[in-house]
Amino acid sequence: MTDHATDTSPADRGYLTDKGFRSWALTLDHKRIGVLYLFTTLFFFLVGGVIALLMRLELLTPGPSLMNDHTYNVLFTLHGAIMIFLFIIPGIPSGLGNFFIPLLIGARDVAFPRLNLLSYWVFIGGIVVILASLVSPMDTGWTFYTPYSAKTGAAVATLSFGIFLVGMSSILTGLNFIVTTHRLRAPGLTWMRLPLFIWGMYATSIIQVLATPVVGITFLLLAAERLFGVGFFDPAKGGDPLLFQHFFWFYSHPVVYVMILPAMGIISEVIPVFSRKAIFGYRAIAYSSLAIAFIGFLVWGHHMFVSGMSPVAGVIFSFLTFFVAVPTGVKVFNWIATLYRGSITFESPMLYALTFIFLFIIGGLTGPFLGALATNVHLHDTYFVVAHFHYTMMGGTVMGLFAGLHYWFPKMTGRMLNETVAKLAWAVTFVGFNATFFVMFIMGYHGMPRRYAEYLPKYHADNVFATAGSWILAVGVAIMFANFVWGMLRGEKAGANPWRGLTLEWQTPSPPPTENFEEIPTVTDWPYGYGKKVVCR
Ligand code: HEM
Ligand SMILES: [Cu+2]
Repeated sequence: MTDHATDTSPADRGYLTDKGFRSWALTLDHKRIGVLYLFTTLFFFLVGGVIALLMRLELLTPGPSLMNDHTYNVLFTLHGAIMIFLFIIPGIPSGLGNFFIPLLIGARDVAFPRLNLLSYWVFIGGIVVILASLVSPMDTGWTFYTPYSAKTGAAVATLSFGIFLVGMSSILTGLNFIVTTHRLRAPGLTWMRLPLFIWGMYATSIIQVLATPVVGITFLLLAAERLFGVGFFDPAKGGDPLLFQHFFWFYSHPVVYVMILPAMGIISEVIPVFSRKAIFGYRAIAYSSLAIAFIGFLVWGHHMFVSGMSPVAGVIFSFLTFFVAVPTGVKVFNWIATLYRGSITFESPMLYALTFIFLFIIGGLTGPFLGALATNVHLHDTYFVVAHFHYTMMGGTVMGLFAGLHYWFPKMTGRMLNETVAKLAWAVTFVGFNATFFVMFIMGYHGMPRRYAEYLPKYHADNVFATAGSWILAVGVAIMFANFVWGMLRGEKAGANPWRGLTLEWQTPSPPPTENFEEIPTVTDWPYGYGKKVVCR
């Protein structure tokens, strides 16, 4: 086997042939831009993860130990803001989306390659501004609630502006993807033949374009309030703090679907490939992405039940929240139906995909407990919420991202991962994740509030358990990253189609050439025709 870096002839390196800083920093190739995003976002995943480990260490004992309360407040703010704005929102869409949307639709690039490069550098600009805000770090939580955020001495305006830039980059990327999907599909690739990852990304892009301006403007208003004393949110200046919460959640609820829809798209690709079976209910999965994007805009008030908003509004938001669960349930049902009687094999992408389904069911089923007005009053701002969103975001989105990284690693790098190590990393991560977060449902149900450095001694045992779990989780993730590095340098050469997939990216060499396809393919069928054909067009 010729499986060493030195053995690779330049001709096999496809889009990776050019070397050097300029060839990356000024590239217009969507694949390279995707790789840049992946490296940047995964780096911030590690930074956010280290901060999380520090917080869990502090929580090992009920009283103060490692740090003072202010430092703890800064750390949970940084952890949340980094994970949300620098990792999980841009990670799959800008990273894997950039790399794979053109490949999956048989295009040579995205519609606006220069805009794509600009988006990346605006993103980096935002990161630089965010780093500048560390001179007096934020302690408001990633939600920036007023009136505190209007008054605290921290660099709120700077951080807001940084996030504004990151949001701008997200809007540009979303626009680019929408136009790409409309204009650049290969001949014969009708909407009903689109891979489901594309449907997920399309719905995501719509949310990004429609919702992100709202949070951008909100942060500008907050900055204007702090810098020029205009009273938007601070009651002392005649403003309304609830207005901030409405604005914030009008964006931030839909944005949870920006996080989860691309991951769901990955799951819809991986499940059929590793069960060798046509996806069940293609249309239902495709349309449910759009339904989730639409309904997601109507339920933001479920974050504000106890904020003092009108009780009638509370009842309406609670009622509407249950509708989100319907298209979500449709997808889960269809994945399970696809698995049913499939010839399932358990390669690492499939293990992560199945983990997504399992953990996301737990995360999703705890949503309605929070969405129901009456139970929310008991659970709001407790560790139950922390458990819920880690099961949906880490158990869901991050596992989906890991599934995608393992699935597409051979395509991106031209090399295979070590499958045994990948499975080991998966097992350790799975145990660590559940050990860390499941116990938080219990703590939260018993009333432990979130966002405090100290807690009552009766929660001690639970917290020791969670902290121990966080170290297991860290070991699992570390093994996975070590495997990525090893795979990039030493992995066995991958053929064009190691998993025998039917989507278009597998019809070009690994790694793909700069133009993606020697000749643009003509599509005659949908990409899920494994075994017995199910007609769905
Ligand atoms: C069945 C679908 C879902 C329902 C019904 C639901 C419901 C809720 C409710 C009512 C809350 C507010 C809890 C409170 O603070 O009192 C909440 C919080 C949260 N949910 Fe969900 N959720 C669902 C799915 C998701 C998904 C898919 C994600 C992310 C991928 C997500 C991420 C979050 C986050 C981040 C928070 C906490 C925000 C914060 O206060 O910092 N949820 N969810
Ligand atoms: Cu929500």
